[in-house]
Amino acid sequence: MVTKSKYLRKVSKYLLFISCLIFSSRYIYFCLLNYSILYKEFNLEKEYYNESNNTLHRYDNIRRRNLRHGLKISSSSYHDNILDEDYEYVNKSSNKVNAVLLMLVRNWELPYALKSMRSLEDRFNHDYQYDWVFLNDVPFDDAFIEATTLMASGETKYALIPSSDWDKPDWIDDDYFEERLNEMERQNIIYGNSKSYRNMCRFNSGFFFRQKILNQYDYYFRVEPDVEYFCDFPYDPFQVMSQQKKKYGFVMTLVEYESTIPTLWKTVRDYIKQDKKQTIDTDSELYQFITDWNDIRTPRSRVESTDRYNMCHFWSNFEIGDLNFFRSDEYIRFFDYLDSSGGFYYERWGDAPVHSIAAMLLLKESEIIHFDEIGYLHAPYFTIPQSNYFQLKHRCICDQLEESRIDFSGISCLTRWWKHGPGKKFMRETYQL
Ligand SMILES: Nc1nc2c(ncn2[C@@H]2O[C@H](COP(=O)(O)OP(=O)(O)OP(=O)(O)O)[C@@H](O)[C@H]2O)c(=O)[nH]1
Ligand SMILES: [Mg+2]
Repeated sequence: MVTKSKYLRKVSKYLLFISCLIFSSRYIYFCLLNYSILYKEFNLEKEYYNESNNTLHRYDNIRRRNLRHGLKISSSSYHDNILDEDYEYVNKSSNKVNAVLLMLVRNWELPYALKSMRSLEDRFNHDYQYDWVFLNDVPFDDAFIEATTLMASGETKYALIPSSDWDKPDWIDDDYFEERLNEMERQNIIYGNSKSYRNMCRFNSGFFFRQKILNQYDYYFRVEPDVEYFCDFPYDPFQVMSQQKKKYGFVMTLVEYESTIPTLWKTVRDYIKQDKKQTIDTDSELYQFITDWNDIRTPRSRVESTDRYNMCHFWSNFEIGDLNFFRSDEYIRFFDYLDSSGGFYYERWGDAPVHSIAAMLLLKESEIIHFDEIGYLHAPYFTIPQSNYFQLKHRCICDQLEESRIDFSGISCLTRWWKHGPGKKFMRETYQL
């Protein structure tokens, strides 16, 4: 009896030893595999970063040789001549467009509003004197009106947003709404428990362009408090928009927090399905931009092609847009459909993914422009034209840490835009896309 149990103990010891060996070797293999993937990705990232720098400096040299042929604009290639000194986009007075600088802002944000205004006036508007329009859900106070009027080179106008365009609609279920706010707070979602943030996002998605004070304008440039523009503008972006028939312009593109929009994509897909006019082309390059999970930094396919939203959007704290696009029946139908699902309140849908998805579904590729000659900071991220020559010529000053530069970071969608958007032909040629 004793010898048998001894024998059993011995066998189980061996079994334990062998299974430990198998388990640990698997574990080590798994660690090594992960390490090698991470190492390869890190190197790939570095490689593309260097490659991109080299390419840009190669073009710097071409530009230095021929200063009359200034800088490219992002819509095509580095060989565009559109920024010649005497080119019409740089005409400061006669080609002024029917456009407005637009800021939604609270009274207490006055110092930050002034900071943004000073920067934009110095870098762009003092040469053009476009009007400023300020919107608020409560009346602006005298101090705000006085200081912003003195800071602006153009006329300033102020409007109170009607409660029907700002406040939570009656059909939102209050109990469920409270439940969702608490739940999102528990999950530590940024602005997850804020009611006013939701009003703001819904207003910016569906109502800003309906404000009466904007009726007289065709284009807007959204400005937020506490942002900065790093370089002199090399052109009037409104003239670029109007002459090239652009409807949406951006400077940064990155991925959205998925937890703020769990059902947004499903709602968009439902919208597409029920769209009786069947005008939305899901084979377009723009649709690929928001559903492709690979970019030019990942040449080998990591994720099979899907119809899932990849979270890419244009960061809407900077946007230059055609108000008539947002006023169109197509956009309003799209917004109303999303709004009726309650997602602006039960979740925390941002205006950035809503504007961006609408642009991808309703605009043509040629109607969107990446203004990559504009240096811009909205904390925590910034972007600045890469070319050293540009930075010198346009008096750029950027004191930010390199880590905050968005364009080549892991969360940026810019390289995906280069793959599917209309710009950067040279990149596509390099990578044979
Ligand atoms: N009038 C008014 N403006 C608001 C309100 N909430 C936000 N805004 C404005 O809406 C814009 C976006 O709000 P932000 O707080 O900057 O939101 P964000 O850019 O997502 O986040 P951070 O800038 O990182 O805080 C800014 O221009 C704000 O001034 C509000 O309750 N009332
Ligand atoms: Mg902001």
